[in-house]
Amino acid sequence: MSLHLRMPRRGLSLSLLLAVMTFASTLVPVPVAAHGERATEPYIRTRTVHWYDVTWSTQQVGVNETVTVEGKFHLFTDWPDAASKPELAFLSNATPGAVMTRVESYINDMPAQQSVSQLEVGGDYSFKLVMAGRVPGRWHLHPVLSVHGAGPIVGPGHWVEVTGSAADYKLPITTMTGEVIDDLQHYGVARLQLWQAGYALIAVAWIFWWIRRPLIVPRWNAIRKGREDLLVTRTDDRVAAAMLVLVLVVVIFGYHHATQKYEYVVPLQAGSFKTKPLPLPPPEVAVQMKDATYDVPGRSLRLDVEVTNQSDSPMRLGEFTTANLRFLNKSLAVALAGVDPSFPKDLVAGSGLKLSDDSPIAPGETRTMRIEATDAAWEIERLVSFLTNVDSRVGGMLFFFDAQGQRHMVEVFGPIIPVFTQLQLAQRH
Ligand SMILES: [Cu+2]
Repeated sequence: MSLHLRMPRRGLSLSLLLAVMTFASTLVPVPVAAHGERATEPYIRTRTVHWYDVTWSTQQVGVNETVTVEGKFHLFTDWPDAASKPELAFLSNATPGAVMTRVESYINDMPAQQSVSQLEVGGDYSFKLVMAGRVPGRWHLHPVLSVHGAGPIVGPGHWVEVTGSAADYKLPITTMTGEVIDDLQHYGVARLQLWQAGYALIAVAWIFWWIRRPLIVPRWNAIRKGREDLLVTRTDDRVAAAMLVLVLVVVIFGYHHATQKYEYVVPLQAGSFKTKPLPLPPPEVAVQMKDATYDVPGRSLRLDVEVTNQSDSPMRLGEFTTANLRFLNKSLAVALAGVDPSFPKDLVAGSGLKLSDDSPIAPGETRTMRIEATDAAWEIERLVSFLTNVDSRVGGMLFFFDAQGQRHMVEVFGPIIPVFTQLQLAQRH
């Protein structure tokens, strides 16, 4: 029996080596290429928060210098049933750890240090993040909206290089009593550690008091024999009482000391704020999705849509965007001009948008057209798994432009079916 339980020596040393190697690998800094933005389910990325007009003020900042990420987001009407509606959300940044400090954040120009509640599905909001460089390196910086019940919904990311020395980083603030704190990141940390260590010491001493004696089975036997009186002695009672008094004294003394030293304290702020969607004019284009297919080997999303121009100006389709990917109509200058020079190139599909009919849609005209968005980005961004989603739906935003260059944003959504060959597609139509 014991022979089977004994671990062979070689096996032991091998597993020890493996453990050491695994631990050592955590110590070696490895450049992080991404931080999970592609792992979010496509139904979240294509049908919840659509980020647009996002800009980065710079791609290189020194330690303590700031970069501003701003833009807008649209909350999609066809919000998936499987994700909670944006009733409570928090605007933040996605970076690999605390490599930058979020020094300011706004939604609709309102300070957004707190969560925002009652966002309206179908509405558009502006946002702004001001980030200060903290740890030197090349970091992927995204805006992110964390929706309670749906998780963090990440916007487009761009590489920002932080230069300089981490030792120079400072976060000075002046408290409301006028006290100047040179560097908030170390303020009060030693005191906090002292308190934690103190309480840990008390806890360990209390546990040790009990576990130094015979434990589970002997105590169980004592109970079975009706000798509970042996389990807790008079000394135990005295130690317990002393412990209670000690903890109370520490708490009362600590509280008294803190209120003496810091006269004005405020609790952590836990409320939320509300803001109405941006007052955008309604789009003067109506779009109805008739059919949607994803050609798996061709890496092509094909949408058959019925477009009605309700304005008095001819319209052309300039852009299809979903999951932070942008497919542009390359023959429409105003659409190309809509891509800010600071926008990450890897999120603009090189092959652009292919339209069955790109002539301007006349005022009042209703046209059925096919929109094709073909790019390897569907695979790279791991978006094709929308095929395996339970509801098999797809969504995105279409940007139409009238003769004056005015943009009209319209949602497009509906069920989608995967196809595996061109032939199969031909049969379907
Ligand atoms: Cu990223």
